[in-house]
Amino acid sequence: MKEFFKKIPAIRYEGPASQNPFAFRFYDPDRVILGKPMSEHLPFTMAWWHNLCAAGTDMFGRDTADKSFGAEKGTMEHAKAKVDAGFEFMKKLGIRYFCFHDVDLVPEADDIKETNARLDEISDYILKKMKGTDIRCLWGTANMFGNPRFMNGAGSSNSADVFCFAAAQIKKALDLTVKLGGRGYVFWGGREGYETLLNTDVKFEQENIARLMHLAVDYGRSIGFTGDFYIEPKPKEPMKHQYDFDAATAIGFLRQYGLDRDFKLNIEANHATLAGHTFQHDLRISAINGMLGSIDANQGDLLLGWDTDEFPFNVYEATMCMYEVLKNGGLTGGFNFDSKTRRPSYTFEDMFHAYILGMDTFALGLIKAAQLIEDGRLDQFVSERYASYRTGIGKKILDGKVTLADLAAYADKMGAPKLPGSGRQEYLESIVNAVLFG
Ligand code: XLS
Ligand code: CA
Ligand code: CA
Repeated sequence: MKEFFKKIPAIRYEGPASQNPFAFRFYDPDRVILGKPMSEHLPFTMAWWHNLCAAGTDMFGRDTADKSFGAEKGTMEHAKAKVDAGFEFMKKLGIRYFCFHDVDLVPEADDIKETNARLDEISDYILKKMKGTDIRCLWGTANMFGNPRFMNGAGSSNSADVFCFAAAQIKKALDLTVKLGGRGYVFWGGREGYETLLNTDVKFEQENIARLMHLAVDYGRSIGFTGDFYIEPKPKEPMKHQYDFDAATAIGFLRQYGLDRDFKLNIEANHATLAGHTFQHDLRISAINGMLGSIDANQGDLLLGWDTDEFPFNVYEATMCMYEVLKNGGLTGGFNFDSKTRRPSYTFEDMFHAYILGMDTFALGLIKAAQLIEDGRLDQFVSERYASYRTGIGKKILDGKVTLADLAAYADKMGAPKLPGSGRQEYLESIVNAVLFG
């Protein structure tokens, strides 16, 4: 078997002092944190599209990286070379999951029957590669945004024929996800939105997206898919307005259309920040609604207004993310590096540096989040902050034992309430710093 990344050894944990560029400094798969090995806390995942397909093309320039892997692009030979390179890459890093869009795996043909035959061939090939390894699919999805047919969306398209074509792609992508043992299936509604209300029936479009999702759930369950479906919220880009704006919006949509039993959310850091939230905010909103399913682990750039999909480097963000994940009791999904190297980082070595950075950042986040929880001061502060609801009138409110008039009578007797107590934000932030750097 051809070795694609010859110069790069298997990546091992060597500790924070290591100066070896091809070693983990924090990700130590067997280290036990809060009763579980790091590798179980952190089901790291390779995104097929960024790692094996994207080669640096942007709006102003062509590819900088060579991702041909020795084969002619647009051929099945190339598709197989990507599988070989991807498995070598995952094995060298100890990554146990991958995510894919249908058209990341094979070149799309003009005729869907031919595309599907290619998908059958490549998924047989992937299955063979999976044998004897512990590498599995995290989630699959259908690309319903790249081809011009989806210019007005998929489920939300004005064209019933496009709706049917989307259904056909979803059906096949679900077949593949089940075949490859996927834990989940994602809907990212990149073009499910609109540019102008002058030509758009929003109500009709949203109902149609829900129809398509119901059809997908029915089909998925009928072929034995037991995992979660996910919506991946994003407020904009490519469309000006996207219906799955953020976690709260997506949860409202899922409940409104009776999809909340089959769906959870796949929260991407960079999408949360584009929506004007922190990553932690969208994780918390998902978690408290029982819908935190999976994570697209990346980060944006606050100086740029678009989806830069950078490898996670920000340890504060990773720590607060892992704090939410630990409090959630983990994820049924995983941590998918929906991240790409910067355009000038175009070598094979950079692909490894990028994953080492991402995996180490989340390992560090996990270690620090566990310390924050064990330290207990944050939890204790939050609990005390709401103490007035544990006795007296507060308890009566929670027990549903009072009317509005009772409360008004209580307020009349009380006079003005005391100030509600300091929020102590600066003190709490200093605890976080002490845990991170102490
Ligand atoms: C794009 C999205 C996309 C989804 C999968 O912004 O992140 O890559 O994760 O379709
Ligand atoms: Ca993204
Ligand atoms: Ca994503």
